[in-house]
Amino acid sequence: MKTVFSPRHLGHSSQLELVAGAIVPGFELPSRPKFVAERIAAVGLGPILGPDDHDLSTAAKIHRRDYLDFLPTVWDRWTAEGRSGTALPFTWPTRGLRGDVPPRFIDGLLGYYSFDAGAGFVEGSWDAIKSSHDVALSAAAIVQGGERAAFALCRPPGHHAGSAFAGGYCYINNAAVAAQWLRDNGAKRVSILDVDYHHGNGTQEIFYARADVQVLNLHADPMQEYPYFLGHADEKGAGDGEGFNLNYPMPFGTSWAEWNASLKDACSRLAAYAPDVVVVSLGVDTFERDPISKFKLTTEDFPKIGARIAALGLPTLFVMEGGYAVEEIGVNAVGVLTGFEGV
Ligand code: OKP
Ligand code: ZN
Repeated sequence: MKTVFSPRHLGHSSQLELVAGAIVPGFELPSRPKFVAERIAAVGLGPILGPDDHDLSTAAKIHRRDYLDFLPTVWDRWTAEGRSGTALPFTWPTRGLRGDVPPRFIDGLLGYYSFDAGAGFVEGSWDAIKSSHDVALSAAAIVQGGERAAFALCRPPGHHAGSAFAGGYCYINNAAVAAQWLRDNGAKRVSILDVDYHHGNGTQEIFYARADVQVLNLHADPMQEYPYFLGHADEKGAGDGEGFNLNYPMPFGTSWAEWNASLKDACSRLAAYAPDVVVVSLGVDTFERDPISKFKLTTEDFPKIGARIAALGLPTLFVMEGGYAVEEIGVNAVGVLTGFEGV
């Protein structure tokens, strides 16, 4: 299986986040994909290629234009105020406030275009975000070109990013852009299977009213876990999209048996939809020793995920999302891919 990866992610560093009342170094570290790339080489999964440049025309079909226009301007707006460090929001247009009037000042804009303080910007962030988008589209093109599967080793991740907001380490929804591109390039139906520990709220929001992209999410119950405000089982799609969104919320402490039962059900619903291609939002933060998560999957479980996805017999694009036990994300993420290949 070919992997697409860009070292341009490295400029997206020095992230901060608020954990239990303290501002601490972010968990979404620049070292994450290094461990994945090293494991790809160690097991001989296949070549690691650089991405091609892609314009934002596909992204503009799933993200709002004003949001896409804003992202590259954040760092300049921030430094224009004489600031350094990490650009982060602190005010959001929640219930009772105006969500329809973008303010002019950078602090207000950051809140207007986000749902949490979990997606900061430093000088290299936009270039990293764009490179991650390019990685996803370049890997999608490999699958569209006829290969059985490809791996987009994206950083930053994407599944929390919605049509007009960043959050949860995510800016552009890489998997959603790839799904849209596959739709525009021959696929009549696309399924997105999100196995990250956290609900892919952005992906759900983007495709919620569409029947041409099925979205299936396996995740920690939002009653207990981030992102808290989306991902319940009764969210099934709206309008034309009714019935094409499926959520599998699971409680803290979920281990392989229960998680696999959800995967099995999701795969049967996916097979019934009969997509032309599957996009897997591949997070490995379901791992038992993940520092921010509370599921109990073991390293031995990840190849079984890949094997079940392979049994669908469909062209498959894997897109990297979360996984914060950095030393182990290589063996776990690549375990899914080798399990898929039957190695
Ligand atoms: C991104 B992905 C803050 C905990 C929540 C956001 C987690 C984002 C996960 N103390 N932080 O889905 O892996
Ligand atoms: Zn996650």
